[in-house]
Amino acid sequence: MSLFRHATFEISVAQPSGLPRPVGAEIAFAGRSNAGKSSAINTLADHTRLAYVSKTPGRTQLINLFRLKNGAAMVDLPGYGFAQVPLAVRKQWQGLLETYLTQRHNLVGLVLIMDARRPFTELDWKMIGWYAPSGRPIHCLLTKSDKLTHQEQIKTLREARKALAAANLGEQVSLQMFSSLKKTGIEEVERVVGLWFAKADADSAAEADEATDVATDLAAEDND
Ligand SMILES: Nc1nc2c(ncn2[C@@H]2O[C@H](COP(=O)(O)OP(=O)(O)OP(=O)(O)O)[C@@H](O)[C@H]2O)c(=O)[nH]1
Ligand SMILES: [Mg+2]
Repeated sequence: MSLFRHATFEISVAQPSGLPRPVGAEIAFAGRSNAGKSSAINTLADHTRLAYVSKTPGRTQLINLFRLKNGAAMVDLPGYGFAQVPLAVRKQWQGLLETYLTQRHNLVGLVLIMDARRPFTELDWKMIGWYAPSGRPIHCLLTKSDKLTHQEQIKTLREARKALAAANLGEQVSLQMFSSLKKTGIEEVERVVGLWFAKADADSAAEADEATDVATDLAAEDND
């Protein structure tokens, strides 16, 4: 079954502290303002107006959480780097993103959305720098790929892979082309994120087993 189809809107919050309790796996969508985050969420969910899409950059100013059928959450983060927003506000948003990316412990992976025509800007590297120390995976969607020729796509992917390898992130950060307009790349996102969820499930099952083992050991000690 499709992972993202039938996702439902749950809540909008101004601060990460307003998010629901961190139960279950969560994946986040981050990217520059106007990169196409909300469009990608709508495309994945096969729903035209789940997340709000706009021609005006800086539209998503709140953190929006969507619930997936499997109980996991998908989080649309405010876009960064919008020049028209006063510097103080931009700094505040960056602070919010840093807090969320470094402290949300149920975040099993980050989906980084970048315009395929200008990926890996300084701020994109900043997001990677905040999240990568968690050791968890980052998957980059180079979206609006419909604006590039096939040759340009190949060249962009090759250069991006080289840059990631040079930053020692070749293993942790994966990438693909995506287009919300043409609805291409959906299966690949499903495959990657599906693996993240499967790993999160396996990890929490192992943790539960460990907790049971500890409880059994303690009970045995009590009986001694
Ligand atoms: N050609 C093309 N345009 C796209 C694609 N994805 C998004 N767009 C357009 O890009 C603009 C911004 O899209 P959004 O999805 O609102 O971008 P966002 O990253 O959520 O923006 P903020 O909420 O402002 O941070 C809109 O005009 C979309 O129609 C795509 O795959 N191809
Ligand atoms: Mg948006």
